[in-house]
Amino acid sequence: MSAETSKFLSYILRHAPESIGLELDSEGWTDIDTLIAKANAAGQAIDQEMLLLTVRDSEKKRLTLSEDGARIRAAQGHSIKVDLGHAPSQPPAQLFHGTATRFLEAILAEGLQPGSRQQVHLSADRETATQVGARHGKPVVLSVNASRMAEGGHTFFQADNGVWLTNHVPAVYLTIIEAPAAGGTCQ
Ligand code: HQG
Repeated sequence: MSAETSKFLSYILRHAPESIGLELDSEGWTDIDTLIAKANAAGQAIDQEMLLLTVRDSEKKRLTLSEDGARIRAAQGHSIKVDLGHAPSQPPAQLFHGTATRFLEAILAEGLQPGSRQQVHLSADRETATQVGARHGKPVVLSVNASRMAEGGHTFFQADNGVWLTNHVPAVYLTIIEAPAAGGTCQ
């Protein structure tokens, strides 16, 4: 299983299916056979075994197989418009968002925005949030008062891989907490 295959599949299924002439359905799914055929035609040598190993070995479970094993989609992280089809779900009282210190001023002014993705991504645990933040620079973790947000009418849902998603987090629900001294290893 190569990191290259994993990156390629995430890129195609989250951001650019059309770059290999692929069409996803409204929930982001595609047939595995079609995906492999289109990838091969575009010069990306992938077969079913490589694809299944990539799904299995992805620590963050970025890719989801349908129950019958015939289809695949990205669990979250889309920039293209998809409706993942999850029912709204009651979040834990507290969620976490890791970011880089240079974004703090803007975040505290306008809240968390989805940016190029469809939703804001939140983690149930602080360590994961620290790692997500470290992808962008010096990490800082924000605590999100999810129970108050839910009371205030904001909806949350949980992606196939457990990541929490919501449309926007107003700044009033955010508190800065310090990154743990030993954490923050970049993946
Ligand atoms: C920041 C990874 C300025 C936000 C992770 C983040 C995650 C603002 C960056 C998933 C802002 C967007 C998503 C505002 C938010 N002003 N900056 N108002 N609001 N930001 O990569 O959450 O490895 O799109 O804090 O594990 O870092 O790809 O989002 O720093 O689950 O599977 O704008 O991607 O998963 O960055 O990461 P991203 P994210 P994968």
